[in-house]
Amino acid sequence: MGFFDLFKRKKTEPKVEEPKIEQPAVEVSEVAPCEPEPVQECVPEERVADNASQEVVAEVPAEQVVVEELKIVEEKPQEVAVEEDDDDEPNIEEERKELEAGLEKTKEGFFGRLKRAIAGRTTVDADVLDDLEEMLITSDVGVETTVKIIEAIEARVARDKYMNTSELNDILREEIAYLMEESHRSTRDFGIEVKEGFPYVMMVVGVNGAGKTTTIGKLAAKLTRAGRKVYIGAADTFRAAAIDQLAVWAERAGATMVRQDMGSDPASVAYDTLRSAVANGADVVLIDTAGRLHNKVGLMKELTKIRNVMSKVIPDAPHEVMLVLDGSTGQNAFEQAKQFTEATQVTSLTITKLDGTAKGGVVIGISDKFHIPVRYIGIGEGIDQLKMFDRKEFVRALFGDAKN
Ligand SMILES: Nc1nc2c(ncn2[C@@H]2O[C@H](COP(=O)(O)OP(=O)(O)OP(=O)(O)O)[C@@H](O)[C@H]2O)c(=O)[nH]1
Ligand SMILES: [Mg+2]
Repeated sequence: MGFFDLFKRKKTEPKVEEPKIEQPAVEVSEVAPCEPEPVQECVPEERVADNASQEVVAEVPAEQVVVEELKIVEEKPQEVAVEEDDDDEPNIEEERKELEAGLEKTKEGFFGRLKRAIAGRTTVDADVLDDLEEMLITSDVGVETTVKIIEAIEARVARDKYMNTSELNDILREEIAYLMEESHRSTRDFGIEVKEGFPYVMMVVGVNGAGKTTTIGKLAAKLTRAGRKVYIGAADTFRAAAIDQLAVWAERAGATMVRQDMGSDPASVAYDTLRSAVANGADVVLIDTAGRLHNKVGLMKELTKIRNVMSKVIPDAPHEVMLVLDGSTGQNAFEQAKQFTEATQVTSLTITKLDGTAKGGVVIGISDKFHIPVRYIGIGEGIDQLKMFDRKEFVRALFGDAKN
């Protein structure tokens, strides 16, 4: 069963609990996409943008907007059948080629170093292991994970004293594949527990420039293409450009974006988005957040506030907090993962920009160190260049097919 299959569920009438918080009257505007059709249907007519602006600013208090939208949901059929289009199934060979191309620099760096480490040596001895250790660390696998790998190989060498260096590649592949399996034990669909009648809410966090907004856009496109109704909350209200950038992505993806003005309370945007999503029977909600505020403590406090306010609309929301890390920053990505996981509960990772870097080893080290599964990897700026992370395909792209 794939990720999207989890959203292939019967739609029941959403039960919206009255929120217990005071919600200020806010300006709400939505970018109403023209395509695909199902998304357009869910937006109240008077709020659909005209062609010129694609945007309507309705000066209506948030509560009132929700009541109006709830009425629309009640008129919907109880069950929405979602057609899976087999033609959309990615061709596995093409996917592999794209992944290999995206990881090319990492692969070259990794094996270039490995070759140099074993050049002129025949058996795996202490010196080879020392060099291998250095190679893994300089490939951004991280010290802790490197030590684990080296210890595992040492144990094998102890059993087979004359292990040939030509076998090292296969052994390394096996050990890395094993580690990745350990940190991704819970299958491809980890963490997703969709409750009937409620959208699956994903809050996206990470430092500025990591690729949050781009990842949300790419993911929204994947989901709408699979027939899901996607709402996006523009909760990065720190910069006006951030909202505009997200609006462009939402439109490209055919998703509905809920926004307020720059500088407004991000928690209030998240709240509005969830109310609107529930009222309109959305399948998935993606919440974009700021990567930089006046200071780090302020950012972490704000993320906590956004988190908390969402549970007032859907008690167990957010269902997922995805940390986006820029893979090309290597060791910095480890540091960011450390800070975010300490400050907020992170349940999944997306590692971006692996296309432009030889530091793809971070994927191995970070998933091992933090025991948080990598859900997606970004291998380019294009809308299709977000790949569902598959540990086996990742190892395959780096090492080639297993010999046995
Ligand atoms: N090459 C490449 N570029 C990427 C990828 N993902 C994102 N980018 C680029 O990285 C830059 C920053 O991405 P954003 O999505 O704006 O990052 P953000 O985390 O939302 O940043 P803030 O809004 O400032 O917090 C953009 O130029 C993206 O096109 C990727 O997988 N590969
Ligand atoms: Mg952004």
